[in-house]
Amino acid sequence: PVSVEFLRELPKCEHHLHLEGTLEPDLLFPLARRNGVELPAGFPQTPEELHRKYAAFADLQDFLNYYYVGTNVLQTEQDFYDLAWAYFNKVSKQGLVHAELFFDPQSHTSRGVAIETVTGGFHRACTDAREQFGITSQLIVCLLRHCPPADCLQTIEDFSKFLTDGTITGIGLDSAEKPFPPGLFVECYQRAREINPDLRLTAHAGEEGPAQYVSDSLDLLHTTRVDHGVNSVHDAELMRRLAAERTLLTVCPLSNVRLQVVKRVGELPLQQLLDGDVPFSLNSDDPAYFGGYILENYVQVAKEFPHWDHAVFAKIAKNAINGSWCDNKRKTQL
Ligand code: ES4
Ligand code: ZN
Repeated sequence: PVSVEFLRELPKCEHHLHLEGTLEPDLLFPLARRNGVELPAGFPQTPEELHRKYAAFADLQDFLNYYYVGTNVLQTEQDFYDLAWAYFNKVSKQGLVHAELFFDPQSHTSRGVAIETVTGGFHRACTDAREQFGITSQLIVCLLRHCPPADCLQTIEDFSKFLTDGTITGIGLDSAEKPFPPGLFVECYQRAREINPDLRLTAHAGEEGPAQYVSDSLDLLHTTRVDHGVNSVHDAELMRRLAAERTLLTVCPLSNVRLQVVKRVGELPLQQLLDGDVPFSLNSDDPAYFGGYILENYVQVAKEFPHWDHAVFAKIAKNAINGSWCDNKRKTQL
């Protein structure tokens, strides 16, 4: 297998990271106290206890129940800045060069936190990360698919200014995949395209949901990328299409293990994706919950695909750069 040092030096891009998913238990409890947020009855009382819960999620919904509690402790612009800054600080030591970052505005607006507070804090951290670490980054607004599509549409409207002034690069779709198929959000994506035709579009699909959700994301929402997408391997026609159209799948190895999509990283269909010439990147999803940031994800893949040499990882890193949403000038720098 390739060495950890090689993987650290490899110029890596992150395409699938929920900023709220970088909230470490060590920060969750102090923030709850500072902001006077009461945690639900029965919620773990210490970081150690919480870490033990995180090690044993039953599925995506079980995780989301904890994730949304964590989200509630974030309140001020400085909270959002601190969260994103802590993330950049960590991955600056892991060879991360470019990050495309999700956040869930509805989780905050539903509690009365203004979108300017959330977006302002995150955007300021992105600016500082470029200055201090040379890491470029982009922000992606994710719609919560368990919410009524009308709420999601309102979120798009509320973001109009940020969707056109360069603050937000793209739209995504996350939270519980089943039973909320992509078709429910056709109007939201259509409106986003109307507001800014250059907006980038992606959606979570094919993690717990079927390959059909992947095809539907492409056909109905006009996404040019798919988050997770690992169930695409069950549809040969779809695989040929992903390869032909160079559609990037943002795969999250440690997440897939923690949420019981697979038992081990080695069971992921990564060899099938390579063999089918389907581009994919390796990502961390919710690193504070799933036991690792970008480098730990690469390292675990290297451990469980020990026959993959430097050339394979160089190809994965190159596909990640090519599938990024930065401009060509930045791509050649990466
Ligand atoms: C998520 Cl792993 C995952 N899947 C769907 N929605 C999410 N939000 C945060 N993490
Ligand atoms: Zn995700």
